[in-house]
Amino acid sequence: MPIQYPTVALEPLGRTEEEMISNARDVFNLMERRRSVRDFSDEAIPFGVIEDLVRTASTAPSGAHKQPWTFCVVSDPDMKKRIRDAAEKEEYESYHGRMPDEWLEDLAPIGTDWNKPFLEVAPYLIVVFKRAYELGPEGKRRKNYYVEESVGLACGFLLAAIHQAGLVALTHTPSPMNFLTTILGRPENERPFLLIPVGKPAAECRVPALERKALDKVMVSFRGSASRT
Ligand code: IYR
Repeated sequence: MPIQYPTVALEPLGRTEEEMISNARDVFNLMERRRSVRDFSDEAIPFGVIEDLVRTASTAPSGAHKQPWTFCVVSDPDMKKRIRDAAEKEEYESYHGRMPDEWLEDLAPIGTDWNKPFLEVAPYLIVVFKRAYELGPEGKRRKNYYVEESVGLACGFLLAAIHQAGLVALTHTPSPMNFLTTILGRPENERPFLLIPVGKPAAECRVPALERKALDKVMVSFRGSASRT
C-alpha cells in the first residue's frame, strides 16, 4: 500500500479584512488589463524570468498531484522558424477549407488569418504539453487524472504570471498541432496542448476593442436569506 503524504501546517497568508477587500479589487484591476497579443517586440527577455513564470505555472493544482505538464521553452531562432512554417502550413489549410463558415465568421471580428509571424518575432515560445500517463519502473503505464483540467489550470496560472511580469502572450492553438511533438522530439506520453508566444508588445501594438461580459452575465448567486454581507 502506498503511504500517505506526511502533513505540514498550512501557512495562511493572514490578510486582514481590509487587505482581503483591497487585494481582491487590485487583482481584478490587474487581470482586467490582460489582453491576448499578436504583435510582439523581438526584444530579449531574461531566461530567469521565463523560469520563474514556469515555476508559477507548475504551482497549479492537479489531479492526484500528478502535475501532468511539460513546458518546452523555445528561443532558438531555427526552431522557432520550423514551428512557424509548420503552424502556417496547417493554419493555411484550416483557413482555406477545414474551418466551417460559422467558425470563420466568429473569427472575422478578431481579424486572424493563417499568417503567424509572432511565432518567430516573440523572444520565447512556451509550448505546453499534457502528459496523458507516466512511465513507471519497467515501463509500466501509470495514468494521470483530470489532465485537461490540470493543464488548463497551469496555463491560467502561467498567463496570470506573464501579465504580472508586464509581458504579453497569446494562447495560440494551431490545428492540428502534432508537428510540435516531432519538432520538439517529445515522448509518446505527451501531447501538445497550447502554444504560447511570450514577450513584450510591439511599440505600436493595437488590440481589438472588445468588451468582457458583465458580472451578472457570468455569475449566478444563491445567497440564502441568512446572508449578512
Ligand atoms: N487556430 C486558428 C484559429 C483561431 C481559433 C480561435 I478559437 C481563436 O480565438 C483565434 C484563432 C489560429 O490560431 O489562427
